[in-house]
Amino acid sequence: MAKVHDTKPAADGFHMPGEDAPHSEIWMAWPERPDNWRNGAKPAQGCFVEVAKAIAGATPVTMTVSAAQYDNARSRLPDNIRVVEMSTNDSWMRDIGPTYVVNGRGERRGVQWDFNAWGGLVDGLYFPWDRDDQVAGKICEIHRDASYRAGIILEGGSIHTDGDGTLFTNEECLLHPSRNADMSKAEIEQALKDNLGVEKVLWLPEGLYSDETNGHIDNLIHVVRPGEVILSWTEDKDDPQYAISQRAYEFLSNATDAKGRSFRIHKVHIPGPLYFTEEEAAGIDMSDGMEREAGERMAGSYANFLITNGRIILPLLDPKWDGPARDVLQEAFPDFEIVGVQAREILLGGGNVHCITQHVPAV
Ligand code: KQY
Repeated sequence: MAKVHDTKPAADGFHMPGEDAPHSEIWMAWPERPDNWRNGAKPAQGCFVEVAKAIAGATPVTMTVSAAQYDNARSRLPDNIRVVEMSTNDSWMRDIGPTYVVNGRGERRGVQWDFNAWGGLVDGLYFPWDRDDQVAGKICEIHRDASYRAGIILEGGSIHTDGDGTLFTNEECLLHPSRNADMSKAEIEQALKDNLGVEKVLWLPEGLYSDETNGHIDNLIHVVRPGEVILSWTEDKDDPQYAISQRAYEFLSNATDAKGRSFRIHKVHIPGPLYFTEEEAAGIDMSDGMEREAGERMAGSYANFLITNGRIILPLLDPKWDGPARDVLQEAFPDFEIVGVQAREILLGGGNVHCITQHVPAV
């Protein structure tokens, strides 16, 4: 078994790098559960294949898949994508995979969070979640990477870092009673510093409107580089997202990062608003945790993109707003190639490209 350290990453000289640092692997998990993905997950599987192909042009991809779906996944994915049989409860690799930390001596280690399906028995989205909870440890073993058990409930989509001492998260998610109800805000902040080697935690108030994860930060903002962020935006005052984006803008405008920089904020207009159609809702099995009714607002966002080795994988969600989103990102990332992937089928499951991918830093 790869070593699991009982010390803390920060104390051992490790920190979480920015997403724009070099990657050696991107992990994804094959979708199949019928109470989250419509029509037996076939449309979502097609979309995951396109995301994997777009990433594979820049970074090697490994797809985990259940035994039942192995043959299907293997035959639908191109040969350059590694397919590994692994049990999961669903397919949100950002949240169930390890968060990697690195040191200055070319070493990396994984951080294993506790996972409770975005809220456990309080307001989680499914039960059980035990297979998902084991995924981070299994990936560290496959890479023969040492790791840490953080000992707190957290999903990778609820944190962003600039790799230079600053962590972005929000109160709506990390202080939600369904996560670490026995910990104070100060204790959670200390756990983030201890496990991710950051110096300053920026607590935005909330996440994107109608996000069933209790407002993951990766749906509201993304980090461009230290001192620069992408922010989901709308000019429609009647949209509940308007006030949320205004509050985030005000917060970021008045904040400084760990190195004392003020922020340059790139506003990216949200798609839609987007809603489940009758046909889409009818294709999803009913279950207790996830609301999937026609007319329900989806948490669509262009901020939910992946940065990997000079390429940005951008979810395409709305012909009206896809072009403007691409333009803002290209201006913010002039040296990056932006590859768009049709992503409504991922959004129907409750997240997007960033949520279904987890990166392993190159060392
Ligand atoms: O946004 C994410 N990081 C995950 C979304 C999970 C949705 C489950 N239906």
